[in-house]
Amino acid sequence: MRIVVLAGGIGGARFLRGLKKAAPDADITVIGNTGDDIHLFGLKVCPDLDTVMYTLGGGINEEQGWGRTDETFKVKEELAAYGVGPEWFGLGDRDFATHIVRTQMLGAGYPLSAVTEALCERWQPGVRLIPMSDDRIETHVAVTLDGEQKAVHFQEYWVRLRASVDAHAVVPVGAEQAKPAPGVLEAIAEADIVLFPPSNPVVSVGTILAVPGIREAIADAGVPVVGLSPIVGDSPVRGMADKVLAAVGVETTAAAVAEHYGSGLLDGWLVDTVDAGVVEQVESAGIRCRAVPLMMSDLDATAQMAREALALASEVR
Ligand code: GDP
Ligand code: FO1
Ligand code: CA
Repeated sequence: MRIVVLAGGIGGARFLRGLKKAAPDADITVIGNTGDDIHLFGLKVCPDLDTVMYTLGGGINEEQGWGRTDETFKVKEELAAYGVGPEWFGLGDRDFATHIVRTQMLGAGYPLSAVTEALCERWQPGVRLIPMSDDRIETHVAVTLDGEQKAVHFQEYWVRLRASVDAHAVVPVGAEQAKPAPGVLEAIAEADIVLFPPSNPVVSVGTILAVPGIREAIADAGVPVVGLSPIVGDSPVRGMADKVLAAVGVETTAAAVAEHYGSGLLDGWLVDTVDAGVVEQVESAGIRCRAVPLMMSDLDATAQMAREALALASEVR
């Protein structure tokens, strides 16, 4: 079975761990979000790709959900001693090595997809991880700061401002001119199932779908497309999905997210049991819906979520 998953960071990575356990023989291709990418200290940092790679490769800081396990911050301290920031973004020493290797390879002319494949040689994530695009795309968020409208990088919105101000708009800068990375459209065309993990519907899955050709390829693939809600009980389980959903005019409910993707894209949708009351509403929008436990509290619970998604996929087409 060939499964394609559109993944952000933590929500995507944790779901993939469960999917690997639920479907050990499946051939899994992960299309990773690169809209969170940022250039810092001359280095290219790809938080969502690294979160997937480290989580599946056993190098993730489990409590945090991002960054390396057993991490130290000597380089960051030394940079601060030179007065070189930003001090609000915590790059650890082990993590720095990844960004150095990546930036060196990019500088030598390799595309991000080839660099990601090379980094995965070390981590052996057990999936094929492809960035959504080799072209530079950066998510920016329009906010009002000190009475002034301005756009900040997504990492500045989330990590520095902690999403404490309302987002007026979310823009994947560069997406319109970008092309899917090599292998992305092919993987979708050859897939038996496409899954949207409980990743952020705006700044993770939404950004991937903003790369011209990807949404169309999924809709044209003619295979079941099933998603899992990142919204449980009208709140994100973690993160700022409520803020960025509001920015695109979507309510923070499991049903509204399903309708935002729409029946033209999504065939099936899993909501948490606490949201069982919205099943009918989602179904009347033309999307098959089931309520099952959706908290990724441990690997077994997450694998069961993946089994439910695969079961729903086998029902919808
Ligand atoms: P990020 O890039 O690190 O923000 O990660 P993703 O975009 O892949 O996933 C973020 C989303 O995961 C958030 O909107 C959370 O609500 C959702 N999430 C995190 N943990 C869980 C969980 O245990 N269950 C569900 N249903 N959603 C979760
Ligand atoms: N998130 C934070 O909240 N604070 C940080 O200092 C931070 C550093 C960081 C470094 C590397 C990396 O891959 C991820 C990092 N993250 C940090 C997580 C990341 O900013 C976001 O959670 C994701 O981009 C949201 O998807
Ligand atoms: Ca992300």
